[in-house]
Amino acid sequence: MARIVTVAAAQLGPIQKAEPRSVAVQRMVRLMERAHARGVQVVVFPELALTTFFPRHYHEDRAEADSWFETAMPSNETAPLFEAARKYGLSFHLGYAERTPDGGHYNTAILVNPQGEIMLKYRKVHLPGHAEYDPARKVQHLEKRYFEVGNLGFPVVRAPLGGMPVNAGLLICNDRRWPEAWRVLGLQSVELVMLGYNTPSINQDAKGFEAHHLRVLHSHLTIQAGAYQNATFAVATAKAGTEDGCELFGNSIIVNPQGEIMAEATTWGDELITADCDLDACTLGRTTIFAFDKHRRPEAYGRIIDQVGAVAPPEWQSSRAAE
Ligand code: ING
Repeated sequence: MARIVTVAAAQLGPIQKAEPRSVAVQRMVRLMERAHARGVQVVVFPELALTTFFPRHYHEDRAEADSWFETAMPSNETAPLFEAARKYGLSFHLGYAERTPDGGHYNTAILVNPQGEIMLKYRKVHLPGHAEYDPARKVQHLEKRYFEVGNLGFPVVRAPLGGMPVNAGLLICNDRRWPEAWRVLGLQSVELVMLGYNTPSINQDAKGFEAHHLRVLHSHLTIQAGAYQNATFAVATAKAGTEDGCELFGNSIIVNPQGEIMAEATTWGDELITADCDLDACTLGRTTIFAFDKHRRPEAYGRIIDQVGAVAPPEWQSSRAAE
């Protein structure tokens, strides 16, 4: 019997620095109501969906930034999400800033079932930006200041979504730019990758020219390639619009295992896009071009594990004796 799961990217428009969590949560509950009306079974919210993208703001005392973090999930502010999930029989993905009881700080994503159980948790591994205030930047990007590198690896779990078992995996924002992250999920037979992102629509650094249209191109390129090369569906959900003067692009998409965009958001506000994902569509790629067990050659991939940065190649020397 076909395993068809109806998924939604629940894109959020901007959340201003001064806006309380309750406003974002109310907007997300509205999107869950709309998702239910459209027969959706899994709703994917963005990265850091409860607050503004606070890593653009510098706090000299890191403890001041703790107000952006959740110490409990659910909490009083986020309980309405769990109530809506139960009411509508929805599973949902939520990105948020997690502070652990032992004082850890992570950029985290969870997958929650209608009963309010957290079926999967992931902590962002690829943290872009910098740790100290950078006066050369128009806008700071302080993820390396406020978050530790994720310590949960890239887990995949076979979990019931829409009443069917689905191999689900999570990425967060910058992770989508690293093929290694997708491949670790692919090597666990992932069928549905869910990810949220907050990405500026223009290059804030003065490090070189980058045409504005490339921001969306690179985002789509990485998600489509990741889905195709690992024979998986992907739901990628933006936080979009202008937050305290910083513009984030939307363009949330749902992608199939052939790398095709099934649906794309066309606004930069709160918007729901949906798609019916026939999970058996993962089988073709997984049993032919990307039959990893038949075609991968790990013995040739040593550099991927052994090296962090790139090294200079050896200089070519002619093999002919000096004329
Ligand atoms: N944001 C951005 C992202 O990877 C970025 C950072 C923007 C990197 C543009 C490169 C180019 O989409 C987050 N939050 O990772």
